[in-house]
Amino acid sequence: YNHRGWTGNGMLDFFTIFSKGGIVLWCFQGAGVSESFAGPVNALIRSVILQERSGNNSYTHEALSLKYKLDNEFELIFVVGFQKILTLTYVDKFIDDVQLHFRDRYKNELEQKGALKLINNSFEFGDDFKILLREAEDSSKARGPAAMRTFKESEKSQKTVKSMIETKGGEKVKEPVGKKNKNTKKEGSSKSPKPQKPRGKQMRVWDIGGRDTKELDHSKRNGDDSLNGTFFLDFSSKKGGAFGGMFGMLKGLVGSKSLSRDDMESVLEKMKDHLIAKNVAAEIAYQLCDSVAKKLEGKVMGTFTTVASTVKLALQDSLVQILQPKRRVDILRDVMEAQIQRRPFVVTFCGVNGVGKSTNLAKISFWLIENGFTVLIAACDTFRAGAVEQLRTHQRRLNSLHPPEHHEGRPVVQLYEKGYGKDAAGIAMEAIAYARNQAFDVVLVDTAGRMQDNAPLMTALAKLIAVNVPDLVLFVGEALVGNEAVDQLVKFNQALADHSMSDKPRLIDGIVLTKFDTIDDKVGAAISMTYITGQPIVFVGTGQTYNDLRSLNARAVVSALMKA
Ligand SMILES: Nc1nc2c(ncn2[C@@H]2O[C@H](COP(=O)(O)OP(=O)(O)OP(=O)(O)O)[C@@H](O)[C@H]2O)c(=O)[nH]1
Ligand SMILES: [Mg+2]
Repeated sequence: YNHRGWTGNGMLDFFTIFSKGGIVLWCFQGAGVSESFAGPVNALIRSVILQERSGNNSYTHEALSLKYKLDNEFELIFVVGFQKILTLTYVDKFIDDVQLHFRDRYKNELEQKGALKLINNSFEFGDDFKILLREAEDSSKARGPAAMRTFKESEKSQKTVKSMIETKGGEKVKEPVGKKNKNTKKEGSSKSPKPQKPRGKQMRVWDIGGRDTKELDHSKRNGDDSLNGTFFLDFSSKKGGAFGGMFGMLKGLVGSKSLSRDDMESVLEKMKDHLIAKNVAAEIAYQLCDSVAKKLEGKVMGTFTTVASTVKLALQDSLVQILQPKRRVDILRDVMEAQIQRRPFVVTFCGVNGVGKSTNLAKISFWLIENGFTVLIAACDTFRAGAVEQLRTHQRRLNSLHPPEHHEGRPVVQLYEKGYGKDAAGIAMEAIAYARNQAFDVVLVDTAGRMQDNAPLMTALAKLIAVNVPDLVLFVGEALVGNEAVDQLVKFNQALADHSMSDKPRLIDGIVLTKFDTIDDKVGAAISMTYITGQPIVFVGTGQTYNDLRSLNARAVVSALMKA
């Protein structure tokens, strides 16, 4: 009695079931097998399957033997891998059994064509597989008459199939069963009994594309890969027997088909939810996806591209486009130009309460001072208790960082304040006049926070801006903001337009995005704010010290947005 130490599943290195589009529906990795089998499987796909070398159903890759089986009805590929030195007599029959069983069990799911439908299904096949494997191994151990054994085994397996289908109910198998199956690359979240798993199912995809090799990476456990450079193909493009050859599907693919809205719908829906999860305002996520769809409708996709990857690329392009400044914003240069005209460069900060207007105004003061300019801070928040003192504290600190002794005895930053309760627009005007007189390079106007729905306060702000015509109107908004971003910006701009005294009203012409340090990768507010205003994010606040001021890295933001 010698089983060479194996415990029932020790003979196979792996077993994987994937669609001809490359979506991995299910896979199994043998106990103690640590090598990724992405390499061998991708090699099999490249050198056998894609080239229609389907003569005998086996393939060797280094020390591995691979056997595969095609299911042309459901467009599935079953691949098993084991060490070449092992002669596993049961493998051929085993593949057949697994194929039949898998088809039987997931008939309903497999009949719904379309890559996304496949992805959204959870194929909890582990327990069934183990039973089949044990039976196959047992039958090979007991070297009885082959015919008899096969018959007996198949009867047995049929029984198991039935009992399992009954208990689990045949259709959508989403409940957390089969968790003993430690060898499949499972997800923590699949333990959750909730039916909807937001990023629960780990999608694995083989490199069917054949161009750049995206291999299966087992170290990655971050759930939903569908937005993450994967390939999957849409079967909806298949029309009857229009494709020649057994693997016509893989080669022709969507190559000659132009995209319709229907093709993209499910992908777009997924993208939209993804963007919303990244804190992009829902309305904007919707509009973005809509415009991507419009951009792609009717487009003929290249060979080996997929709906998902096409949509993803288009979306990525749009996001970069949105974040790319349409207008040059170079404050230092503008300040120098104003210097030449012997006038101060005036910046007004506005925004709702507590978003970081005063703090970031102080950081920008520091940055200007470091660049050799002098700053006058106009304390035009005459409303909130402590607002003036807060600015005075900053002014003191900044002057101690850059003592007057180092600047020809002149303080680099000064505060212009008239206490509380007075008219902010008037104070701003006096401050600008004072700055002109005293040859300050820049005036930074702090204003009181106000909710966008507070009409009197919004009017007062619009008046301040209309009367003083600052060079730059900066809207300060928190990166934490979600749907609210749209309402804030629309109403601030509306107020400025309504109370403008010119036919070319001064609107918000730049954004300070604050508290960027507190949002992880939920960077969606950057998109919402630039999308709605068409104006650039001029500064990003990343903390509470004077140094925590950055410019926006559009590429990094987009990659954070696309990241699963
Ligand atoms: N983590 C972090 N905190 C910030 C940032 N910017 C501002 N804050 C904090 O946000 C809080 C509010 O900042 P203020 O500058 O007083 O905000 P405000 O918009 O002037 O507030 P009001 O004048 O009352 O409307 C303070 O505790 C700041 O330290 C930032 O970029 N990151
Ligand atoms: Mg303030």
